[in-house]
Amino acid sequence: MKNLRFVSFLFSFLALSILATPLHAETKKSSKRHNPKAVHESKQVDEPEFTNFTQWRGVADLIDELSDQHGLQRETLNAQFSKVHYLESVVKLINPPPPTKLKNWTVYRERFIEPTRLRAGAAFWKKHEAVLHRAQTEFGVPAEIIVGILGVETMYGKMTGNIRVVDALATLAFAYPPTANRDARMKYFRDELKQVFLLARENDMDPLGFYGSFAGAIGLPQFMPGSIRRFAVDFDGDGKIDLRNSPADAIGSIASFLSQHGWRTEEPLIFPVKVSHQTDATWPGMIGQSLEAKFTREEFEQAGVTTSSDIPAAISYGLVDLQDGERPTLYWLGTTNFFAIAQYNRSFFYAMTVIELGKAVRQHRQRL
Ligand SMILES: [Ca+2]
Repeated sequence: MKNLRFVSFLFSFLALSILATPLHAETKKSSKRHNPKAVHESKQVDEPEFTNFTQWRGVADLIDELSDQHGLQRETLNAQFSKVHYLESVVKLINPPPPTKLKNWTVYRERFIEPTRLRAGAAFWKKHEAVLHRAQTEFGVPAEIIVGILGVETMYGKMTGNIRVVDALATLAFAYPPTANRDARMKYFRDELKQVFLLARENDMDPLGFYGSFAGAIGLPQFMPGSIRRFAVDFDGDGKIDLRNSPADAIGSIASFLSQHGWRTEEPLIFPVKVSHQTDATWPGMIGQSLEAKFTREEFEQAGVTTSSDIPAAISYGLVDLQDGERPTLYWLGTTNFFAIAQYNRSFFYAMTVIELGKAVRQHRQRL
């Protein structure tokens, strides 16, 4: 059981880490391609190393920034960073080998839409029905979408990760493995590391007390520290945001996130469509331009997409393709609400799975 759960957990985070990168990541080669792993190769994986991060130039700069620009105490920061560990396991997990198989929607979907997760989802929904209802009333986001996200992210809090966030983020900020987008990723994780210290101050928490995924995502909804500061809410009214221990805070924060990413109450999500395979069809150019709904139904029809009359003409759509192994690719028109979910995790597979899981949990509940 433990192993199965770990595999599932690992898959979940591997999937999320892949999906966390932009759909069209830059392929430019980095000019700084030294290998930080070389120094650590004699160490066992999973063994925290007592790297003295305070001696690293980049860490000293970050301490300067937190101290000079944000007013945090330098001595406290020095003491805290002296306890931060480099994690070889994080370096290995962040950069999985490229997939050798075709993207496969059916296989991906089956990993999440399965009996254990449906049961856990129904139990979670029953236990937190009042809070889910309150989030729906306040933010306009249906309970089943929130239930879908929590199910895909952490199976309702069963797999929130137990890696200390400062260790994971410091490792990725200062010792990211050599990849094409290394500089951009290090900058991203350095900022997230900075956010941990600001978040801790705002919530009167210990920055070394946060635990999460190998990529630094925290709690039931797996928010990065910066997203917690921007989008999370205290939804149980205890005066602080705690996404690891408060399901109410997790529920409210997901609704808040989607609301702030353009969620429109009562608007539909997705419609299946067919596409023309004539060589002059222009719809392929409408995929993956950006994560937003910006074309009309009429524009899709002109580009060779066959729509049906139940697709409202008054709102905008984006074209969603789900590659399905050897089977034909599936096409959908997604609304602004679909793309709000895709902003949570930049993947069509992810957004579609959230929608399908939420719906499946609702149906499972109705059968109980
Ligand atoms: Ca709270």
